[in-house]
Amino acid sequence: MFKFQLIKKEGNARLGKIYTPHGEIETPIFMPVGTQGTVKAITVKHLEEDIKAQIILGNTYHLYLRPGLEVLKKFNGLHNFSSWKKPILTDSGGFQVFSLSIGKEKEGKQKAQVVVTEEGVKFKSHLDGSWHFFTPEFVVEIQEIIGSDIMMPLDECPPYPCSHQYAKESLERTVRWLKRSKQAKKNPNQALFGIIQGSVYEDLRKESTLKTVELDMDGYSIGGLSVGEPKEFMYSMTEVVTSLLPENKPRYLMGVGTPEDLLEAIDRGIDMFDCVIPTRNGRNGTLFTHFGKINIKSAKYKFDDTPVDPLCDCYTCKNFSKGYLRHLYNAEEITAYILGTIHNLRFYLKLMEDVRNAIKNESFSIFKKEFLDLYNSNI
Ligand code: PRF
Ligand code: ZN
Repeated sequence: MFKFQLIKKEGNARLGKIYTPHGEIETPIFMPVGTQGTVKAITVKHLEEDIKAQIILGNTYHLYLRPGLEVLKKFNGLHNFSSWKKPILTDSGGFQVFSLSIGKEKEGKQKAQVVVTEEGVKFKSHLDGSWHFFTPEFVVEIQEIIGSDIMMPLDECPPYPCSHQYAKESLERTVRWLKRSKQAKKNPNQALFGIIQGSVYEDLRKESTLKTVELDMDGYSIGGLSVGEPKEFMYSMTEVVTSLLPENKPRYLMGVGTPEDLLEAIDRGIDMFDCVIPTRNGRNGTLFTHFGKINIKSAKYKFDDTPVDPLCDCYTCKNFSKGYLRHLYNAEEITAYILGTIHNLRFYLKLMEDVRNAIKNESFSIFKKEFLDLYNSNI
C-alpha cells in the first residue's frame, strides 16, 4: 500500500514519509539513478551500507530494450533480478525516447527518430536501430512487469526553447495520456504519479497542474525542467506548480540537479529528486565537498594526504586520501569510479539527511544559507 504522510513544514519546505510495499522513504529524498538495473559502478551493498540510499530509480525505456520483458518476467521483476530490496521508482521512457534521439542528432550520427501521435510514441532503439511503439497503456504494463513501487506515466517533455503553442498541445496530450495510463493500471500495490509539463510558460504550468491534480494521482512529478532553460525559470516554474498542488501527496522534480538546485527546490516544496550528476561526476573525477566541487585529478592533490571532504562520513572519506584517489583516477583504475561514486552519492544522501533534520528543528532556512555560503566559498 502506498501512502504519504506530511510530518512538518517550515515555510514551504516539507518533512514527510512515503510508505511503499518495499519500505518507507523519508523525504526530502534523493534517488540515485540506476538506469539499467544497477547504479553505475557500485553494488547494492554500497547503496545500502555506505550511501544509505532509501529508493533508487530505473528506466522503463532501457529495461524494456534490454534485458527485455521476457527476462524481467522470468525473474519476477526488477527487485528480485537486481537484489535491491528497497523501493524502486521507474521513469516512463517518454523523456529517454526524446532525449536520446536529440542526443544522437547533436552528435551528427543519426537523425532524430521519434514520431509522436495521439496513440503514442514510435521510436528507434539506440541499441540496434529497431522500431518500437510506446503507448500510455503499454508503458504502465511494462512497469507492472518491472514491479516498481512508483510508476511514471508516458509524457512528452518538450525541448527548451519551445513555442507556447507546442507546449500547450504537448501538455494537453500528456494529460490525455495520463487518463489512459490511470485506466490501464491493474496492480493496486504500485503507485502512479502524474507528470506536469508546460515548458517555461506560467499559464501552461497552471493549466497542466490543475488538469493533472483533477485526476487525483498518488503523487505529482514536475517534468520539462532542467532541459537547458535559465535557472530562474526552473525555480519560478517549480514555485508556480507546487503552490497549486495538494499538500497530502508527494512532489517529485524530475532530473534535478545540483546541491543548490535541491535546496532551492526543497524551499519551494519539493520532496523527491533524481539526477545523474553525482554518479556521472563521480566517474569523471568531479567530487562534491562542503567547500564546493573539486577535480580530484588535479596536480595540486598529488601529495595531499587528507580526505576529499573532512565533513563527509562515507567509506571513501574514512579510508582514502585525495592523493591516493587522484592516482587511481589518473591511472584509470576501476576502483576510482567506485570510490568516487560512493562519495558523491553519500554527499547527496547526507545533504538530504541534514535537510530533514533542519526542517525537524525549524532551522532549514538557516541551514540552507550556511550550506550555500560554505559551498560557494571555495576555501
Ligand atoms: N519527463 C520524464 N522524465 C524526466 C523528465 C520529464 O520531463 C525530465 C526533465 N528534467 C527528467 N526526467 N518522464
Ligand atoms: Zn565522502
